[in-house]
Amino acid sequence: MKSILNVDGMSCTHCVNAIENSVGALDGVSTVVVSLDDKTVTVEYDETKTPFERIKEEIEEQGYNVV
Ligand SMILES: [Cu+2]
Repeated sequence: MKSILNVDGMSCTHCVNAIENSVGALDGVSTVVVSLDDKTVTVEYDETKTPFERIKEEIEEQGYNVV
């Protein structure tokens, strides 16, 4: 499935890489696209392997706020 999360606190390519790498490493996640302009993270994933809550948690662990 595909989810678009609104995320606060992302400001530069470091943030983009941190989120793309950490969320991308989760089981069943196929694509992660971060938009600094829109303040969104678009994730395509298999929710039977990684539930939505886990993705949200991962982004928060990286220091960003999912709003
Ligand atoms: Cu940054």
